[in-house]
Amino acid sequence: MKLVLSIINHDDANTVTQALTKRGFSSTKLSTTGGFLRAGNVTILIGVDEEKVQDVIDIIRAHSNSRRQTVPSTTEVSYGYYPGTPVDVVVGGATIFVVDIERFERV
Ligand code: 2BA
Repeated sequence: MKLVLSIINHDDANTVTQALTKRGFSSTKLSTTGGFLRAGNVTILIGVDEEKVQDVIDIIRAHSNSRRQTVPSTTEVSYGYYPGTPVDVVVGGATIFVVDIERFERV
């Protein structure tokens, strides 16, 4: 079994989880915050058999859009950019980690 952790934009979260549910995958949504932009995003956890991992990634890819966001001035200072110069970054579609699960039980 694998655990797919997917960090996505808040605006895509419902579409992604609905698409996963429609295909029979269970998921859990967590409210998270990106370390760089310090803005809210969503992390979705999906426990799935190894042979289904690609299906899950394909669903996430199909429903996660990339967006251009401007870095807030406080972040610019912390990361060494010249203050007052707006910096755009491209966020997403999705950042995905796949990890091994040693044991999975519903009790
Ligand atoms: P944030 O950390 O808020 O990052 C938002 C976007 O800012 C990133 O988009 C990237 O385009 C840019 N960025 C991040 N760190 C940067 C840096 N040190 N210098 C310049 N630009 C930087 P994505 O790469 O699509 O990441 C979206 C979100 O996914 C991140 O939000 C973070 O919450 C998560 N993430 C991405 N990579 C990760 C990693 N290796 N480990 C844990 N979380 C990660």
